[in-house]
Amino acid sequence: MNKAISIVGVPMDLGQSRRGVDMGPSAIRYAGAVERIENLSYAIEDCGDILIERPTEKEASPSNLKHLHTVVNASLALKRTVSEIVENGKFPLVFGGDHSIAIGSLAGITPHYEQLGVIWYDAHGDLNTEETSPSGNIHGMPLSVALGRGNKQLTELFQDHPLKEENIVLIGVRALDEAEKEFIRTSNITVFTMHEVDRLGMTEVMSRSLKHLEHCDGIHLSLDLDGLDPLDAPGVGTPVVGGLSYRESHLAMEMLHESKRITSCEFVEVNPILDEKNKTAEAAVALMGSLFGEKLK
Ligand code: B3U
Ligand code: MN
Ligand code: MN
Repeated sequence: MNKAISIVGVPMDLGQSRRGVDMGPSAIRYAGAVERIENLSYAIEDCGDILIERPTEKEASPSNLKHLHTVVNASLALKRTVSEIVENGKFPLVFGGDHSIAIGSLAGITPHYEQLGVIWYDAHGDLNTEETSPSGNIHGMPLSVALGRGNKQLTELFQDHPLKEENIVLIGVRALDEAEKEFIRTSNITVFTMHEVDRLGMTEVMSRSLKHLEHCDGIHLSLDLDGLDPLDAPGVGTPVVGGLSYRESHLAMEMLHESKRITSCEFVEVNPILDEKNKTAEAAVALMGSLFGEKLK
């Protein structure tokens, strides 16, 4: 794994409806992310946070997308920063913010790879578009946008470098809208729902995921804390029962570390206002520990 890491925080909560996830980067830093990874002999620089503009009244946009203008601007800024990090030969580690921030990070990363693989660790598919979204929340759409589907102002960020369906693996899924199910059925995306995790076990799910992405020249991990069970990660805006356990998640991160395939990642949807003490941010930081190679013995 790249031993030089650049952290960037994205204090964005406008991609969904519950305020407070903009404090995610602070909560994750407070839980000791930098020290935890530094202890594993990485060279870390913390680039601070992307500046997020406050939305104006005028933002009642012509589409049903909430805060489209602000999300586009934040995505643009994050895209530039992440792209620079990759250009400088460093590993981008992004702290959310809600999951709409994946639009900016992926848009900054895809141009640097021929075949970028993505592991999307999430209770949700995040595969809605402007037309199918039941909520208008952009955090339910980033994977669609990265595939070039949906609102043009968002998909434009990917220009000639969208993701490819066959390079995407979803893990932990248990809440899909009908239109997302329909899309998954006809697409080449690989999905390990909770059913498959229960049947196969996390070891097999991870082995198959990595095998499936064998041809990729980089793999981005997008970890939504709501992929975990709400008992282990209560501080998220849209908790869904029956999720991945703390232990399964550590195993997944340990296997990703062993594979040496991860080239960038983000940890999103930590909402300290909804959390129990700082449990969810602490879970995120503990998972980072495993991802970056912490050993038990
Ligand atoms: N699929 C629903 C709910 C949702 C998606 N992502 C989260 N919630 N976190 C939607 O609004 O698109
Ligand atoms: Mn998500
Ligand atoms: Mn989710």
